[in-house]
Amino acid sequence: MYTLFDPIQAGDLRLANRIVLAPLTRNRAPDAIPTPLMAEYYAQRASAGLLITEATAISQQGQGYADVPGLYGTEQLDGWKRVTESVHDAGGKIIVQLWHVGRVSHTELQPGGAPPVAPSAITAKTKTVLIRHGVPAFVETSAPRALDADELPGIVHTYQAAARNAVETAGFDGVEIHGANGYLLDQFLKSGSNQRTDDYGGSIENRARLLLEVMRAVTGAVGGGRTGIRLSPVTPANDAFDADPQPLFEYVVRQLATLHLAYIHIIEGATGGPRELPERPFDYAALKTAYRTAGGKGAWMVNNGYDGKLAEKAIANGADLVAFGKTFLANPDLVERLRRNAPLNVPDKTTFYGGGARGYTDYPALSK
Ligand code: 8OZ
Repeated sequence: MYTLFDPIQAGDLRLANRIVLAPLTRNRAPDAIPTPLMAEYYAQRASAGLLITEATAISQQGQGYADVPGLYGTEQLDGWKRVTESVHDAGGKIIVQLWHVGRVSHTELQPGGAPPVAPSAITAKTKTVLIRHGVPAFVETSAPRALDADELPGIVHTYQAAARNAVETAGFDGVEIHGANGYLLDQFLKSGSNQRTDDYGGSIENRARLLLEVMRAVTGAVGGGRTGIRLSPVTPANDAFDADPQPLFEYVVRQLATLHLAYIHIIEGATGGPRELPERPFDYAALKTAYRTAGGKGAWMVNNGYDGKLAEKAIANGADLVAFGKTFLANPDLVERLRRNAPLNVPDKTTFYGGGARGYTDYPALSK
């Protein structure tokens, strides 16, 4: 039986242990450019088997929040290169989470002040973060416009170009496609946000089409073994809702099984909240079985509210990797603390989004 501390092969990635830094939005990248402080933050956490970066926009249209990083300009790529070098120097592996927010945005962040884009012109009942008078402010998202079908190949191409730049220019070990939390690809997947009547709406096959086109394009460019995907079958985050998620997500993972991915990353329950939602039941074991039965060999990564004990149980029950969010944010040496069963620093919510080093790079490690 494996433990959290055993190495594992995930696609092309040889990981030193099964503990993963979950993607965490921190809003510390002014003008969408990664900073040296971000390099320090990620390098501090390099003892993880794998670091997944905060969500990173593939285009300005894909931006939805103040001070989140991008991966579409030269300075952004240069900034990320410093991050990947710091992590590699510290002996870690790091992949970037590629993000298009779709409707979860605001005209102020969009090219030319245009409306955000979405599968259908339905406003998300959620807020985004803008900077107002120098401080972060929660603001209602803007009404989106529905994408024309002839715009979709451009979006697929933009994901592909970002993936290629991530690996070839910025030095990432791979990419994770953000298919979760009510952003563009999840908006296409789910019936609550997708009311299209073309080939990208209606049936499960149609709603999954864009996500699968993106995954084929990205794996074609950087290799399946360097590609992962994050999915959140039942999260209510950002007004996400599907009327019948079990067959939808089982279809998606069966299709993904043919792409020889590094891993599939599943958020169980409500992102950052309860692991069980009585009004949104979901059978995660059946999802994993659907993937394995279809021949999927990627690592199975689980996330949401794990502590060391629950994580060991998940590994014993056949999960391959466990992603830790808030716990890892507050404990740069989480791997060592879990190994020693040491006490944990408590995360400070007031410094999650925006600001500088405080609540970011100043959480103490255990003394040696
Ligand atoms: C918190 C704040 C802003 C964005 C996600 C990228 O939920 C996010 C996010 C989280 O996936």
